[in-house]
Amino acid sequence: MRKTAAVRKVIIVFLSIGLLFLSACGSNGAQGGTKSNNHGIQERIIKAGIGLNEDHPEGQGLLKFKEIVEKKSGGKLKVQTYFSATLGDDLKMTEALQSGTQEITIPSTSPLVGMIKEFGIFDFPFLFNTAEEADAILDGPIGKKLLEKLPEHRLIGLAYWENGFRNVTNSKHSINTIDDFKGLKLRTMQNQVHIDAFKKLGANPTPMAFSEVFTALESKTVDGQENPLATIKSNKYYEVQDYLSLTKHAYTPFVFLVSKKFWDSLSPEEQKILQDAAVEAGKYQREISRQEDKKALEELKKTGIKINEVSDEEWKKMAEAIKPVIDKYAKEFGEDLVNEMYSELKKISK
Ligand code: TK8
Repeated sequence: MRKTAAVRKVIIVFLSIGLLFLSACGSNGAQGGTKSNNHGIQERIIKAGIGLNEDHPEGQGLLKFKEIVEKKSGGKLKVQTYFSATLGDDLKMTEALQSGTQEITIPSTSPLVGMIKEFGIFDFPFLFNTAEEADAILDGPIGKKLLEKLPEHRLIGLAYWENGFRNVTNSKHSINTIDDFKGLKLRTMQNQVHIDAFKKLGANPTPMAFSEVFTALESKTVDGQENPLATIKSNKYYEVQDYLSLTKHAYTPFVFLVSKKFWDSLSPEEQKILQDAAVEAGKYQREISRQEDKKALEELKKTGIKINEVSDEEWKKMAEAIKPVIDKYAKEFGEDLVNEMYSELKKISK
């Protein structure tokens, strides 16, 4: 017994020396002169999953990210892409990042509000007039401040991408005025601001994960839903919905998330590749998203879904009606933060 233990010890010592030697050689390759494994670029497989389809602007952005990362890393960092919520919905994938079983996801910020309440300021309906206003806030000090809240939740936020302006579809009638919301059973994201805002408008909001929406519409579990045009097209909601009203009631972003556990295992060089690629692919993604918003409208017209605009006057009435909801949540999310956002917005729209 004793002998075996001693032999085992010797073997372990030799193995450890061998491993130390090997790892020193490995890191010498790219950067030279350090004992840390955390250097240069290693061969890695990075699992990246999203809720939307490959043909959606978010899917196209993810493919661009993959292309950039693989090119910049000389093929060492490989991004494996998973579309259409095959790895789960936004919340499930975010949890997988926290536990370290998935490396990347790009959820809407809205379902993350249960975790980081301040993200809820982006859910305020009728907040942004243009996508460029949203860019300025998201890429400015406010957006940055919110990304800085992520590490304490075992997440790293690299950039904001665009989901876009949301519009309501349903199977009952066109929405022209506030009264048309009355009694409509609408699927919303799992987000308190959206739920309260639709209640205020008289609808009956039903929060649910994104991947369940098509079936819920088809089986008439809900009358309608709201999403940007690109999603209404890509997810073929026009097959199970008769009316599309261009309410543009809220702009919601995506946030590019990396598992902190994974991030901390990367070398600064690898981190930089991912950081730069998330921003660069994000610029491309926003461009595609804005083009697609226009293209999708034309294509949706051909599907036979009945489309209507909402007049400025009615739009303002809707915005006025949900104001108490915004006031309530401004207090909850932090009035300083909200005021800072409004004053930034004022500067931009001048
Ligand atoms: C996709 C979601 C989706 C969002 C929603 O994962 O849930 O309605 O707009 O696009 O993030």
